[in-house]
Amino acid sequence: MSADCLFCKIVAGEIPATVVHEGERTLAFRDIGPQASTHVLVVPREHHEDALALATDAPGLLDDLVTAAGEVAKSEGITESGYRLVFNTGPDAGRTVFHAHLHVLGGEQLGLFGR
Ligand code: DGP
Repeated sequence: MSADCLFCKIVAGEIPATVVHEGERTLAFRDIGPQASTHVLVVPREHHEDALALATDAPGLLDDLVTAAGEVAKSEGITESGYRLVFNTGPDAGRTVFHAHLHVLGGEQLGLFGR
């Protein structure tokens, strides 16, 4: 756990969140400011700053996040209609929380990428 990390505190149960899926190494909860009908964040239980750090430092954990995202999609009923998986990286992408997280967005027709 990293001190002062919001998502570490959610994983530890110190800050409430609406949890929708629990894995051995992952936790998924609803985004506080949903950008789509379904907007869930899948996070590793252990602290890694971003997706690149995950890929480098924690073999298999990135796979676990994507697998968990697929399970979230199934339980949300959006597997057939489709969904988007997003890692934001850096200020131009609007990154605000520095604990790796995978956005699962769906439940409606999503807009195009870009501006
Ligand atoms: P990003 O821009 O990729 O860093 O996304 C961070 C997301 O985290 C953003 O969509 C809003 C969400 N978020 C921020 N604070 C909280 C919180 O306290 N609880 C929950 N559930 N989500 C949060």
